[in-house]
Amino acid sequence: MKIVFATGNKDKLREINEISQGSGIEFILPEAGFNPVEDGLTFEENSYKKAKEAVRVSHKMSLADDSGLCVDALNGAPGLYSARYAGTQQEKINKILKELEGVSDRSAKFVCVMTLLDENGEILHVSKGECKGEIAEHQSGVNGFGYDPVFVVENYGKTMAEMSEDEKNQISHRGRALTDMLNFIRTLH
Ligand code: ITT
Repeated sequence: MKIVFATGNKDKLREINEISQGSGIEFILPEAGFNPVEDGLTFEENSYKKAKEAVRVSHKMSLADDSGLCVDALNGAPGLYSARYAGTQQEKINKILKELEGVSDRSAKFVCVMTLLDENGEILHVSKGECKGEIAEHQSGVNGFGYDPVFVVENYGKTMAEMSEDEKNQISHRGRALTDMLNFIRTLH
């Protein structure tokens, strides 16, 4: 079974296809013209908007992932704006480290909200996953993407970028949201 994955982020696509291996479900990119406007005020809203845009161009069942890093000492920032927090990914990491200079409470979490729409754009299921941790003093590791090099996973003592893809997928916000979503998708046939 093929399901459209409403994203422009190849790292997300790679991760969700890795997590779904053996499930009989393959996620594919939307048709050309996919251009979502992410102007919602919550992860839920933006996730819905992306899935809806994928249905518009592809006319197929579509799943979207809206995710972000929420830092307690920054009142939840960059949160919804994680992808737009600074220019390059390295600049985003530098900005977080700078804003947390001298801050002792470095607790943070990754959040992922997934929305599955049918080919008519009706909501079939929404799932959410979180992963707790803290922001490291220095970046470390080269795996994964985004803020992984500065996110130390609770109870693991290493950054997400120091984990193998498999290890990350077992405990990540995306892995958790997708596990719930796959359980739902299995009930469809
Ligand atoms: P799409 O909207 O096209 O799916 P995006 O990268 O713009 O791709 P989001 O709007 O959901 O995605 O923003 C999520 C950002 O949060 C992402 O760009 C990363 O900076 C960060 N992020 C999300 N999941 C992450 C993960 O597993 N590891 C590291 N950073 C992550």
